[in-house]
Amino acid sequence: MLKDLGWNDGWEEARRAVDAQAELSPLRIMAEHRGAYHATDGEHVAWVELTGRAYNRAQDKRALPTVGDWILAERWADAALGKGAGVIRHILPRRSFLVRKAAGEATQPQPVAANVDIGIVMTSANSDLSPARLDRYLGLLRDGGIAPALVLSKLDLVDDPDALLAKLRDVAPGAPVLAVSSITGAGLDAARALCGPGRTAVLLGSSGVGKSSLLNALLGEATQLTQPIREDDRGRHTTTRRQLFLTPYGLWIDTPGMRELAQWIEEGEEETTFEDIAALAEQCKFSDCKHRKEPGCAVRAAVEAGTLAPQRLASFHKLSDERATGAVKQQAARRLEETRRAKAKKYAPRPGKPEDDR
Ligand SMILES: Nc1nc2c(ncn2[C@@H]2O[C@H](COP(=O)(O)OP(=O)(O)OP(=O)(O)O)[C@@H](O)[C@H]2O)c(=O)[nH]1
Ligand SMILES: [Mg+2]
Ligand SMILES: [Zn+2]
Repeated sequence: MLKDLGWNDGWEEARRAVDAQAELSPLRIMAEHRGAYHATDGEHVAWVELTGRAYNRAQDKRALPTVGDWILAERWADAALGKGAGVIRHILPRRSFLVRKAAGEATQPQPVAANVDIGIVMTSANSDLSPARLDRYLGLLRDGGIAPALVLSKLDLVDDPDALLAKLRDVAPGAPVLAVSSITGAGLDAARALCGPGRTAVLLGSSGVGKSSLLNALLGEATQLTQPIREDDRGRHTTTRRQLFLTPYGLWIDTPGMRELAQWIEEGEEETTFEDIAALAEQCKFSDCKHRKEPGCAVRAAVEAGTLAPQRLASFHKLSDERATGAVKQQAARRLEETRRAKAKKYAPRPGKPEDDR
């Protein structure tokens, strides 16, 4: 049933706005595969695709369907029977949208998931806890309009998680923070309660933190999550694509660990990710204060006074350093491209001089 997928009066209204007669089938995108998608109506899972024209018209990936999207499609009845693919006619306006900067040198923004209610950022108890990395996930979630939660995984591998949990609470004041073990089952009920019927959660975090294991443990039956897997050198199952799962505990999106997570760089973004620091910075003596060694810095004063956690400022510095190198890399890539273009022009056949001109 559509309701199990999160369909409600609001979505019905959005559908009628573009399809007054309700002739098209509302479906939710479960996974992307080169140019085609798996979609579901809550009963069947089948292929849908865009027309070539719609695909070519898209300015960038944000204009294409992504996991979690609600779409309206034609020819679903046949597709659901395994006869061909449904044709995507509309993407309903997104209620929330998680986007990251593409991995590697490319600078195209990369949609992660749409229409998500809660973003569950995982970090494992047995590896280094990086507040800067967590801050970046939280910033992406905030920009996407998604509530955050932090989960400490592999609880069975530590004796005393209290210090780690305290650190997590510092990183995301006000957000739910919990600890789980997919092996002992500790914390699973609390994890299930983060989502729930009709709600959508996305699991985020580095490769190996235990996102897929948590999902398997939540479902209680590892076999339910059989999916295309790649055998790593170490023989572990690394998730290779984002995928939405319909479970009795709501909709869960599993993602591959984002090894090269980089925030999509946009003007003024620091202000939203570091609201606390931005507010203090208004009192700094210099308007371009970097909060390092400048005299009259209100941010460092707050750290000294104990009203701002030192690690918030450290995260801020780390992120701005990474941004700086990222920006330099982008500039270098642009220059390289310009040189390439200039060369291509130089050696291109001149107009008005046909190749076979003797
Ligand atoms: N001890 C312990 N090991 C766990 C736990 N959860 C996961 N693991 C192990 O950690 C490894 C990685 O788990 P995955 O669930 O594949 O991690 P993932 O976050 O999905 O990784 P990617 O798909 O690569 O992003 C596996 O060997 C799991 O068995 C846990 O609660 N306790
Ligand atoms: Mg995984
Ligand atoms: Zn300052």
